[in-house]
Amino acid sequence: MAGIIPDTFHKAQSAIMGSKGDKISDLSQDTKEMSEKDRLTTDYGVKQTNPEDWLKVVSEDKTGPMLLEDSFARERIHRFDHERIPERVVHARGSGAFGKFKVYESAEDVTFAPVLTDTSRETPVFVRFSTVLGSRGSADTVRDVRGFAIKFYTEEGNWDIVGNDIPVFFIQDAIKFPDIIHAGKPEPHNEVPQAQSAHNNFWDFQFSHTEATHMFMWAMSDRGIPRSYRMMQGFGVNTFTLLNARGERHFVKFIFTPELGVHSLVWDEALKLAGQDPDFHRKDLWEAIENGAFPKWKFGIQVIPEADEHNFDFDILDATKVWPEDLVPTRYIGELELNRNVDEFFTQTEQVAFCTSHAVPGIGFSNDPLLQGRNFSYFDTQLSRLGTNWQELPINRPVCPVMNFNRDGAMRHTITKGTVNYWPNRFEHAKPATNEEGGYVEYAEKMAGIKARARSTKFREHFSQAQLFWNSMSPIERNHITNALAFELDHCEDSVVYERMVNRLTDIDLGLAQAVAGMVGGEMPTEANRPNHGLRAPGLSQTEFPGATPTIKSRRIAIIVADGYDPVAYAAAYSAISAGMAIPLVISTRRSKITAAGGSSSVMPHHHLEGFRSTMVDALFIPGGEQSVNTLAKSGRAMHWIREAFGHLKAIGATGEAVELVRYAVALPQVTVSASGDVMESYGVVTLRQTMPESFKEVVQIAKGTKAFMEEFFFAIAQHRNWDRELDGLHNQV
Ligand code: HDD
Repeated sequence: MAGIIPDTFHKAQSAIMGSKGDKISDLSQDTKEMSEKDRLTTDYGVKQTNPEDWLKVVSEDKTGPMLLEDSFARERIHRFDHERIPERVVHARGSGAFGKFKVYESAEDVTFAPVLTDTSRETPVFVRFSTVLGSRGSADTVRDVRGFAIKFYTEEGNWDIVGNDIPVFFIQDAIKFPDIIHAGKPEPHNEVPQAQSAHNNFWDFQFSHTEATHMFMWAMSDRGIPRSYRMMQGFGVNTFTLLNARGERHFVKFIFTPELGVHSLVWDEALKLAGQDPDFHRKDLWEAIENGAFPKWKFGIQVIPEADEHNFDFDILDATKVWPEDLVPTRYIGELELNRNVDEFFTQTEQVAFCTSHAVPGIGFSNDPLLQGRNFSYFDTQLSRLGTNWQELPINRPVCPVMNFNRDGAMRHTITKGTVNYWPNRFEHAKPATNEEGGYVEYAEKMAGIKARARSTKFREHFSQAQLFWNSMSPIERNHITNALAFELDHCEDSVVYERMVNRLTDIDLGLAQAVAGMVGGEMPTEANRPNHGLRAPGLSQTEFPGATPTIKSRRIAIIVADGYDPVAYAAAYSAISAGMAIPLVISTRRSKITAAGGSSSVMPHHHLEGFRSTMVDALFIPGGEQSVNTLAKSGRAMHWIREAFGHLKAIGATGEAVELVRYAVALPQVTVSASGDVMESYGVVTLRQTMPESFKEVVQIAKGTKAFMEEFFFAIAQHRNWDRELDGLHNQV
């Protein structure tokens, strides 16, 4: 008998997993799909005839009482009553997808973990993005930190990086987590506001708890309102460790930088989207993956040898500090790609459970006091959210064999054969792995110190990096931070809260404090609490991550038409947009057939101007056509679309008669549009005056002009937004 049980189990496991440890084939074991051949059954498998009537006493003319004996009906109601599980206490609102991770440069100098050294390996991953404060049904585009949690299904076990889109955190020690979350969540007396940091309690805490200063500056920056999950950086935030084959240890930070660049919404747009399309980020991710525009991130590490731990002004274990790039450059060594949407939201995105404590040999933890506390918290929360056997759920189970003596508990799924459930046992079943067999060995770190509720000295400095961050921002980013703080503090009714906070800003920068005080009220500060050290660092401003190559790929571009539109310009734009792997969305006054000028062609719009809004697209194109343009000019909503897109700094393209329409809508002398047949670009408004061709020669000319126009228009879109409009104060048209 000895040895048989583990072997059979291993065989069964590898049959399930497929030869390459592929998570998708692993999941297929538990996936079923409905078809018309299937028949309705109860959960215990008995076919049912009528799911619409509860068993009851009836006669021709009288409906009598329902019968409790209807176990089918009771099963349906009972299952429905228990559909909800507790939502995550934080990061409840989220969206996830599958993908793969690969290193292209081995990090074997610092780690022996194959996931970071084996360049031939593709590791399956599941990534869940989220907001922090809102509940499960809250809007995607609120101002908040975004979660960026990755489960790597490695051949050595699951490795989870549970990160954010911001590289620092509000607190240094995990014991403070309930306070920061309570302060940010809806207030206890009336459960207001939902998914917002703009309220008294949040800012009261920020004032009282100075170590949060650096992080709130990040949250108030454009990082707090990303354009897309696909356009955010991801940071492991905490300090982890890597161990190499020589037994040397390094401290490490993990970083993901998106191929598409780091881009944000503008605030007015984010506010409106929260009502107009609360699922904006969720749909964006889904749509990109379905369209084959797979989001990709470069994976990087910042590494500090163990011996250099104390060579910095800040403590490298303090999660409220970044490791500035000029001191510790990021080394990009791999790539993360998301390429498959989930089959079912609940069983995959909702039931996925991450634990910071899940690491594989070669990767370990530091004494970062936030990380140590997290290592306790995540495991604990999964127990209350999902139950004891949460690690057996298909989305959570590893793709490598699992064999141990953990047993029983509610909803145990695995059936482990054999007579022993303890170690040591006489059969040597499931014996501990040696080092050589890949067993996880904790690093033998020397420890000294006294037992105390305290932190080391460097943890007490809280403002230097908040200044560094502020100093490193571009003028536009500073504008946005100022306005964000002014918005948030305006929502604090308690004058103690906003007056103290305005004063706190003088610990960062007097100019910032004065600008906010000028809008929010309270005493105008005249002196800085602390001089600004004037230092800057690379890698903090998101403008430094414009994207690998400027691209319109996966951007939504609205083509606005009405009856009588110019079919040549329309068709040229539609096909060029599609060829650029962007998404053309035809928008019109109604969602039914729209006929082109001359009646030779027509189009069925995707949406009408009232149903869809300019906030949901990245750019507008309006082809000419006299009748079409006249109709749009008379439509208040069409004019609002153009003005709003202009106010939100989006590229606008117009040809033929539509050039005049845009000039009329925007009505700003600074924005010039072409008066000839030439392509003209002014503040991201790209125009081409030519009207519909009347001869073949004109067709050729127009084709050339159109090509130049498209190039210029696409360039404007690829810049993401036209910041010059904001710098020159032209954007307040929303
Ligand atoms: Fe946390 C969820 C990120 C500090 C306790 N956290 C959660 C998620 C992310 C983060 C992305 C959602 C995971 C998912 O998609 O399922 N959390 C962070 C980061 C932190 C951080 C980057 C700072 C570096 N968290 C933190 C602390 C504690 C927690 C200090 C507690 C001591 N976090 C939790 C939690 C959650 C969670 C209560 C809720 C749901 C879950 O874990 O699975 O345990």
